[in-house]
Amino acid sequence: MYDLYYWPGIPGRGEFIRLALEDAGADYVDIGRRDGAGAVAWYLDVAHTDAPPFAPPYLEVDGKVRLSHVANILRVIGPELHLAPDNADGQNFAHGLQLTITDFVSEIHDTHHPLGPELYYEEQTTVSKRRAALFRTHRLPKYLGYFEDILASHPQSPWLIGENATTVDLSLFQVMAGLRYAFPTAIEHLDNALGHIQALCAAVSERPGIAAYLESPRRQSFNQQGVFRHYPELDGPIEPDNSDPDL
Ligand SMILES: N[C@@H](CCC(=O)N[C@@H](CS)C(=O)NCC(=O)O)C(=O)O
Repeated sequence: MYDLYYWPGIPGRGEFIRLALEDAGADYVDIGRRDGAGAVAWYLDVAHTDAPPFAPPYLEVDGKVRLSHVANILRVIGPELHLAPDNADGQNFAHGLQLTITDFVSEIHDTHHPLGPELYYEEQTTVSKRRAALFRTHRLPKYLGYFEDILASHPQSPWLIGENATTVDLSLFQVMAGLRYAFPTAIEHLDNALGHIQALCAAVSERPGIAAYLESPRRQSFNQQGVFRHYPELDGPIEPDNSDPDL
């Protein structure tokens, strides 16, 4: 039913889609891992389709509909996979949360590529250190505090919206896994203030589809090519930014 197109070799943004498909036990093919990067790049060329995505991940549903952007894909398939609120207000809130995760992931990426993807990390290390220090001190606690506050506002449920898990819960789980890989020291400093997010992550990891997936060879490790990368010089405690403002 579902063909996922995403770069092979990294979990990357494709993982947000994989988690939803795996949680639901959906029938899907990971085209990039099966056929290689060329198969993923093929549809990006306007010569090959009248609906080219700008960038992976993108998803084909029943070989017909092609969807791009993580949040857009999850908005469509969430209800099909029973991973969405059952009313319009809830679905709109879920989409807003998913777009907030899109922004968060983009800022996480920019800690190691603040000048852009055209340059290697090693060519932008100095400014990366300043960007990462500001991110750790300001943006990281702000984003995580937002999700923690939402969860704390209804402690009877471990999920962000209502009584049932949605794609947004799976995505927050993935962001936390990535942050623990990329910024272990910073996250350790925040851990005491993230009790509800930790409970959400535990609940996600215990879901049967996710537990089986995490044990399977389909689950890829984080590495130094993806969105979440661990550079020790970019990690550190949450403290006022003392780096050189001229950098
Ligand atoms: N907003 C998009 C971002 C997609 C994206 O940045 N994809 C990356 C891989 S994770 C890519 O291949 N980008 C190519 C480019 O930006 O030129 C989403 O959420 O899916």
